[in-house]
Amino acid sequence: MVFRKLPGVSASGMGLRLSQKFVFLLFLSGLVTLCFGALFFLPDSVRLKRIFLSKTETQPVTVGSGSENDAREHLKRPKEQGMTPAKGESSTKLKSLIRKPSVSHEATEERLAGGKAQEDLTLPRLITESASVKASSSDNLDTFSYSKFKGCLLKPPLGRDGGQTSDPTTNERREKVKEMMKFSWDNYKRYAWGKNELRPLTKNGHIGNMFGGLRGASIIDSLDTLYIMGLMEEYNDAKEWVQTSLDLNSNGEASLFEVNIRYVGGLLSAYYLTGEEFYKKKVVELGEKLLPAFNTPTGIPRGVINLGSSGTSWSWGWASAGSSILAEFGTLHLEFVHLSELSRNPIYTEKVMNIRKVLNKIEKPHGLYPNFLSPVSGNWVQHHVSIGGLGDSFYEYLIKSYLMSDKSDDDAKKMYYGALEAIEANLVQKSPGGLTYMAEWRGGILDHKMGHLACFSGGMIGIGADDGEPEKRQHYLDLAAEITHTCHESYTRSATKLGPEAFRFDSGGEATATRLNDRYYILRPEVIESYMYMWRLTHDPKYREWGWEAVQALEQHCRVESGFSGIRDVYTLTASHDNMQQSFFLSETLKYLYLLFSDDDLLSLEDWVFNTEAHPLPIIRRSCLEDPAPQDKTVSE
Ligand code: DMJ
Repeated sequence: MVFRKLPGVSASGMGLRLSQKFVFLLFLSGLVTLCFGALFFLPDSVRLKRIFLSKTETQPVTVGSGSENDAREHLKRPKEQGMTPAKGESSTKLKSLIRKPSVSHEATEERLAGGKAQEDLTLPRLITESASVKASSSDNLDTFSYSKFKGCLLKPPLGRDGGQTSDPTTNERREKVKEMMKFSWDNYKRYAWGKNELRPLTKNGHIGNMFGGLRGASIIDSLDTLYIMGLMEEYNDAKEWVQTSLDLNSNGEASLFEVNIRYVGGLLSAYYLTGEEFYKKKVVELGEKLLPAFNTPTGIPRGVINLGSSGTSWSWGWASAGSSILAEFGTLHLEFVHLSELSRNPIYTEKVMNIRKVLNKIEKPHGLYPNFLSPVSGNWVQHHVSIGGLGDSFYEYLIKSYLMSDKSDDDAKKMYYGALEAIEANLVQKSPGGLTYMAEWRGGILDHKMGHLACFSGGMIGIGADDGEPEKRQHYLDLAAEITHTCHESYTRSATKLGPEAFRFDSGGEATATRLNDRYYILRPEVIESYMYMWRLTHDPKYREWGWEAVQALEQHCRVESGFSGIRDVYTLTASHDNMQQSFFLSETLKYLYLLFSDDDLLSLEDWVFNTEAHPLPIIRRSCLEDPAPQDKTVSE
């Protein structure tokens, strides 16, 4: 016994003097406090921590990959990763936003063409905040007036003549893209129907674990693309599947971000384009399932959510110290605002507005937004800043929130231009060869690498150029063009004319992947996305030419017998395919190509913003939507 050796302590029955007892007790209680405190610093995976700390919101969990799509590689079931769940509150107090129910709509051809059903819209919008009114979002679904919405569009969604241009070469190219879509779709339908993606080499389906047991990602992601391309037979098959087979009663762990951008985004677009009521019902039902992810001490959602009734959420096993990812929690705004719009339930908007509030309060190093934030403390967890994976679509959603609000969301505007200024001051670089690029920032040290994902920023800076300070507008447009040019260079410098996953500007290289594991191309859209925006903004024919180069390269290197596949190395002509036709190829890559070869009035930027999965969402013209006078300017297609 230790005590026997202490001077002044008798061996008989611990005969301690009173003062000694006091000191001993003091020491003991100090020790216990210390041990308990230390638990908070243990990694979340340590069992002791899970036993002693409550399973609720005190728990940060692990890591995740924002819009680094390859998060799917990391996306193992939470339990496999030793993640600790935080159980969400079982019910959320909902504020209801009630309108007098209007005449419910039927899916008629007339409405598809923007028919003007008369509805009683004379009642002002009422916000009832009562604890006793716990409205389910779906209670108010029939109060959104589709015909009113259509009447507030400036242009027919599909433009004149479906967006067909008067230039024969452009039309041929557009037809080619449509054929690629049909080919991808037909093979998906034949070999992978109802699964999430097609595996074109093995001719089977892939389910994966990003969507928590939800199925049909390629179907949901394709609805709007098929619709705008006029592939109506295919669209109708997709629609029927959603109506009869899309089962939202899944109990699996899903990426909040991925479910939001693909499923919520895809269903919202399908609704706004077609007016089919069941899309609205489904999307609001799904939206409700995502709410428990926000039950954290700060309201910053965790990355992984159980779609079942448990309301459990986790942080990614790979995200440092249980943090949430900027590109994940920062890429909900557009869809959530529309969920509130359709359900007349403000809760969705409140959730995303709160994210903004947290971000506005916290100090930003050099004005930059690091990629990892603790949903528990609301502090940054690491100082890694990137316009590519982990950060990307957060910035995109700032400017798009502003545009989607009909330029009334001044907060979003301020945050966007503030962030852009910091990005320019700290990340934008010029290579010795004259290429402009966005480096990554690690606690003040620059990593001279640009990911394929970061190539969306050409388009983003382009669409935001016009609302910047007057003296900066041309500069922003030039910057957008320079970045798009650099991304095009990353394509032209490869043997296949497709770009690598990441390219670097060091060790003598410029716009080329210097590391073996950065050489792959998984049918990503970002470079083509920027071509599309830059075409619309400048009408410089080079963007259409660059898009056509990409079509040819895709045909040559990614088209296989039964679909399109990613490739493992863009620098070699002996193709090694990855056997995956990503759902974003159908929703983004092919849609942006099709838009590039169409007239600007097909999904006009005056009426629509695209979510980060290229699903078009309408600009909310509040004054028009709430104008009690019937709309006379209903557009027809
Ligand atoms: C898409 O799912 C989205 O564009 C996301 O924002 C980033 N990654 C993929 C495509 O590369």
